[in-house]
Amino acid sequence: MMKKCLFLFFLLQSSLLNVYSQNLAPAPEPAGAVPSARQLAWHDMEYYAFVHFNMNTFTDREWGNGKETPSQFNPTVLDCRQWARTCKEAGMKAIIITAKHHDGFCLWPSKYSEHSVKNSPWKNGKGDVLKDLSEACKEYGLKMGVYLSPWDQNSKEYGKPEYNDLFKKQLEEVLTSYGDIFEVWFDGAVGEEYIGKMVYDWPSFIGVVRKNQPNAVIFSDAGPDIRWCGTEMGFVNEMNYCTLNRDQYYPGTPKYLDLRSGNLQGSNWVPAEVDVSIRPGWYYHAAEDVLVKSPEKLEMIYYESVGRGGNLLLNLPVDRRGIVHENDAASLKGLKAKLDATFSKNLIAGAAVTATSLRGDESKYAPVNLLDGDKKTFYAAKDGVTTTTLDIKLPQATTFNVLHLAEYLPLGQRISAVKVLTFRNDHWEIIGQATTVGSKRLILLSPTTTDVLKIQIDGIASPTLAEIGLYNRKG
Ligand code: FUL
Repeated sequence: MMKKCLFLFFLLQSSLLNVYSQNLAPAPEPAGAVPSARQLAWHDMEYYAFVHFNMNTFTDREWGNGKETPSQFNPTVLDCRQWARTCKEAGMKAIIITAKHHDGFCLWPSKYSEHSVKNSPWKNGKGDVLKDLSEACKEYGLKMGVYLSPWDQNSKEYGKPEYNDLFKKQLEEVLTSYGDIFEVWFDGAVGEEYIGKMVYDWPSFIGVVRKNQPNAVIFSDAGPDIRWCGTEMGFVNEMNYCTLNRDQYYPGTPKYLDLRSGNLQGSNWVPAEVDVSIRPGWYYHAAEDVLVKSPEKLEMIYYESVGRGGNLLLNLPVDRRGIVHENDAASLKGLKAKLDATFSKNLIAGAAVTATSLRGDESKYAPVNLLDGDKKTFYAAKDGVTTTTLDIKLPQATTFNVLHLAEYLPLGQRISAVKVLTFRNDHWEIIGQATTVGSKRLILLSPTTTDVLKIQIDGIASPTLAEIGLYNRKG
């Protein structure tokens, strides 16, 4: 009797489960290339510093020639904690340092080169900028990245196959001595007279990074993980795909203008990083103290990089003292104040959101997920439906001029067009539009006060969306 009851109980339970699971929609299939775990973590970084500080700082040049002498490198009060404090207070999440630029001078005491801090007067040759920076980053909760130029005008091996081994050894030193490195930056630049002189062994450079820092993303003009945005002016195109037909590009590619938009449905996930300097030059020149970009200019750069789904790598040319100059620090502070004034309060809180296309199970893929501040939960339209409209009802009439959208990236980049509308003068009027969304899209809207809003979304596959925000940007 007992056995019979148990059997009936299990039968009932499994048929209930069956009925329930029929209502549960599975997650949508990924659309095309998707990000790796290390790329997803990188997308969350959004805004961080580049520091160009090396031999050129002391020779007042942008590119050296490798004939400098280590005795020229002599900062008076080098203070990596000041760099880290300045970056932290600016809201940045990491610092990428020019460990070795095109002249070959190493900011660490490399065993494989005499052109290094170890032969400089700074700290009597006992100093190590990478060590100081790694400790400062740790203290301020920042990640650290390294820039290493494969082009090295000082090395006698450059141009011979042996140079590949030397570069790998230097890379290994840098990647094994300073804790976790989040990004490795390979510069594709090479002077005209050097073009074609050296065949780099990229696969083995990449192998050294993967072996020693498996979580680090690798940047070059064409990835493998992160691509250049195709300009040093501080923007990525309005239409910015994270996907790229990676095999068609390489460091130093002549097709670099394509990198500003990526390739629609490209074969690999290779998102864009926007590198730009806060001054005209990458390195410090006293003559540029009065040419530091204003907070207003930096804010536009932010909207045209982070706000278009790229990460912003903003360069600070640390000066000859070895600190971030006062003028640069003041501009960074000004930008932070502007971003805080806009983004400290999400005006969509308390809204009701409905969608014209729903995917099976209400709670798992429902529009309510757009308002929970959690990028891991998302709204998804039904399979095969590539246009969906979100209707938003705010608790009261609200004034705003910025819309924030974020796609659910683990399922790929799916959205290709967005229109934002409000009801006024008896009709639905467009107040803003965009093409791609990706990890983050900030759409500048015409200033609006309303309690009703429609967001019409078109995709190359059924759209997914993780977050929505409304903000009011002042002046
Ligand atoms: C370029 C280099 O040639 C510049 O000097 C600078 O380092 C910039 C970030 O990348 O390719």
